Amino acid sequence: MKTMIALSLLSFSSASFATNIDLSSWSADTYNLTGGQTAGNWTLSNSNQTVTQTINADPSVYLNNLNQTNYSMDGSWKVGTSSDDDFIGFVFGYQNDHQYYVMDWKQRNQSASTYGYADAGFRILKIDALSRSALTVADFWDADLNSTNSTVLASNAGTGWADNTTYRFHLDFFTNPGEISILVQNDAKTDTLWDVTINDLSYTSGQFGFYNFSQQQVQYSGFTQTGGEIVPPNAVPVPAAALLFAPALLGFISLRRKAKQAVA
Ligand SMILES: [Ca+2]
Ligand SMILES: [Ca+2]
Repeated sequence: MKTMIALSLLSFSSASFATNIDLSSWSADTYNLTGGQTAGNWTLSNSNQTVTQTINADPSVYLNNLNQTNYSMDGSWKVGTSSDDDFIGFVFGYQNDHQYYVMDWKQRNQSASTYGYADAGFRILKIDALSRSALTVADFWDADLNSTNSTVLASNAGTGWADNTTYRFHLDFFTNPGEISILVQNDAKTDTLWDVTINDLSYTSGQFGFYNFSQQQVQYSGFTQTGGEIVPPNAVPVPAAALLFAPALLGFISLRRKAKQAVA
């Protein structure tokens, strides 16, 4: 009897705390830009509250499939290896695979012969390309090289992330009118590594997701959301290529009809 009372008090009190997001309904997508790296491998654990991307992959995202505005997102993330020194971060305002915001963070400065120069430190990029196939490695590596697809909205070069170290992430996505704010802190929240607000209105709703590029063993854990309004996705024009398939599709339907008639 005493045990039952204790359990019911426990469940009552826990209901007042924020619940961690179940990541099992999120979905992964990896670009194929360099031609030399395999797709991201996103592995769930800890009752679907932690996901780890294990591969040194091309830009890879893990999306929540919710077109939202007016929310805050909190969580922690770390790179669980000393190998490599590349990009970790988040996407938000995600409209589709060629129009969204990225916050990324590189561990070390690096010059790549065909992709340009990447600073250690933070950036917020606006990706705005005509199509997925228009995107290049440079759009994610050195955004200044190709300003038509990728624009640096804010940056803070210098401080890279440390290996095997947990960081705290906080995003306010239009909880204040016209503003997107991001705060990155150490796990104990005693040091602020970046505190930035931008006033870009290109994507005022969209999906949220995790992001990494050419970095393995990136772990995202304990994410919670506050607020949030689901809104219909913005209208996306039908790609011209889709219209090219229409005559072939009609031909296929007519063939199927004939086949059915023959059997009858
Ligand atoms: Ca490293
Ligand atoms: Ca790498």
